Amino acid sequence: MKLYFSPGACSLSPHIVAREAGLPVETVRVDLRARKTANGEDFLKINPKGYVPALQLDDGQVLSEGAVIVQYLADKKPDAGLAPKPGTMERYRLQEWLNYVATELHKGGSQPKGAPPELKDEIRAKLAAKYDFLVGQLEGHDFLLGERFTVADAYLFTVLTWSKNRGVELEKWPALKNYFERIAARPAVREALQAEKA
Ligand SMILES: N[C@@H](CCC(=O)N[C@@H](CS)C(=O)NCC(=O)O)C(=O)O
Repeated sequence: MKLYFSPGACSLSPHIVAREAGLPVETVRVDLRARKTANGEDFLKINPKGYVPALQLDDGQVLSEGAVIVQYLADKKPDAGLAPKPGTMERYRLQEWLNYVATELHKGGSQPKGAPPELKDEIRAKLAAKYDFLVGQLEGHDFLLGERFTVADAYLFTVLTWSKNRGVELEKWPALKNYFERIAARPAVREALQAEKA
């Protein structure tokens, strides 16, 4: 399988998951502005949506949408315990979190370039309220679904790496900062971050 990624983008989430699962996934860097891969391929021919992440399967099919890719990868290695079994209530809880991270935090927290300062302030204030909510949700356990790291944590961690740029410093939310640091210390996460820098 090939994972198309851009350093520091939301593709870090499936990158972490692939490493957590120990799956043999080749990573291919994409220049998002030029829409070209590091091998000079036209990225739009691989993912016509033009964004990362995209996962090319061994049969040539391409799967997009980060929240779906991470579940696909987790289901390839069920023993790694990165997602509850499909069809269980716990799996719906995982999907509930993935959807929340994708819509409310990833997209909902992004400040459009060139937007008026009042709009940026409003987006930042809403994001801060969502960080308050997350702190409440994480109370009493280490990860979103309890004591076990799942693909939802890989996605939330990825979105939290953008906090400083978004003007919501994690220092203001010590419990969220602890959660972030707990995940940052995982070997697979460190490896993924290191590999994206190279
Ligand atoms: N709906 C997609 C959104 C992916 C996305 O926003 N990717 C960003 C990086 S975090 C991107 O590639 N942006 C470049 C572009 O849209 O031109 C998903 O959830 O995977």
